[in-house]
Amino acid sequence: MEECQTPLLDKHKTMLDKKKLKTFNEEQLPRHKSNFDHLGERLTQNGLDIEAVVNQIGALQIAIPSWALGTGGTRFGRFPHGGEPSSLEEKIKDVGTLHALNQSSGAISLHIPWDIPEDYKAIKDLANRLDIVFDAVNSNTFQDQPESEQSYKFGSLSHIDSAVRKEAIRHNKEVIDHGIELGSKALTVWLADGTSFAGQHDFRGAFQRTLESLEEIYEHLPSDWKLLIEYKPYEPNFYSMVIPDWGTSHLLASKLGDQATTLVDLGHHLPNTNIEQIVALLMHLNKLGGFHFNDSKYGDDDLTVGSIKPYQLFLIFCELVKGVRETVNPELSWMIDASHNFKDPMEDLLQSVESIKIAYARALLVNYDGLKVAQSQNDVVAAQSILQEAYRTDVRPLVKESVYRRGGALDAIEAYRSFDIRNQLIRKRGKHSKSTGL
Ligand SMILES: [Mn+2]
Repeated sequence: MEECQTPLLDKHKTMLDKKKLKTFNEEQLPRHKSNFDHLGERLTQNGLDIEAVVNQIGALQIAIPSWALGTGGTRFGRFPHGGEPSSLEEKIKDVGTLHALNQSSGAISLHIPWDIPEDYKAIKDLANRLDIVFDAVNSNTFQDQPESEQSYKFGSLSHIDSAVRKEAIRHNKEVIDHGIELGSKALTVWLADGTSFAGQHDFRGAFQRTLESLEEIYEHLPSDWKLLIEYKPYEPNFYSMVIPDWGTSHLLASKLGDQATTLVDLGHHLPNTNIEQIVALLMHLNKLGGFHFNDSKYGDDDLTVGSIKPYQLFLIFCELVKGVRETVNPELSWMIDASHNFKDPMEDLLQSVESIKIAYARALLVNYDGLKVAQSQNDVVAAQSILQEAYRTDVRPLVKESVYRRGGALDAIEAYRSFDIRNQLIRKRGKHSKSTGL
């Protein structure tokens, strides 16, 4: 496998020139320090342990999906930026660049069949050098593969024909096998299965076939793996989806066993669904497996995290923080799942990760003991005020401090721009290099 040396790579571990990053941070440091000290003083007076909060923010790692590094598109067009990663190696290098900048993206989530490694060891070594681990692996039964004799046009794990189901089960087992080689610990299953017309299939039959197919896949899971079952109310099918909502996902996960959990993709809800309530209940049942972060105005819009409904994101994180403290829900998988149509995908990902960290930092500031008291007294005004006191705090100095202490940039997007990384990638890979897996 070719080891390409980009101008970004020094021979050691990171993809960024450490000296340049140091100079960049030194210029930003006085202003940051003053903001951080000012906020720290105020929060300490309120009884908050600043060191603990900064450490918690720093420890949160959000996986980057391999398909998000190239420009997305709509049904009508695609307007790429150039310099896209066209191989698994290049995708890992791009995640390495993001992680070097924000110290918060130390994981990549692969999509099979696009990201099948030719040489597991070389891929693992590369990831290791860049401090990247392999997050959940994703199967794909929503489109046909060129070499396959079976078609997923009318479904995969729920298909009426057992030969198609068998092929879909085989594919999922193969994805697990690739993941085992790389050190991944979870399989995410999202099914496009469903119908666009009433009468097209029998609801109970389709559910039962899906359950039985998942049982076979579940049996193939190593004992330290999780199965993450994603749900979606509509699209690509518009009359019914086989797994339309968290209730159906949870029903399947419950029947399968302890290793099966529900995955919440923020865009996979009907408008105005109370997602934070879903999060709370799934954690109460120890069945929340992970997250796909994005944002939306109408449907599965796949917009930048926190760009449309930042308060909702904060409320979700409040339930996550409470859930982690009060339940024995298994450790969660965190991943971005968005489509970057207009912005440079790398900048968009940096923005998304920052939004997640801001929401998390705000949720860590909530006075949960005070909230319990307000709830016990039915003091609605106090309850709302406690949440909004945290939400209205500008926590960016805390997030910056957590990144800086781990060796990242005090302003990741500004650093990305000043190091001219997109143009370096275009010079190296070309204006028309196209990422796979979109
Ligand atoms: Mn998703």
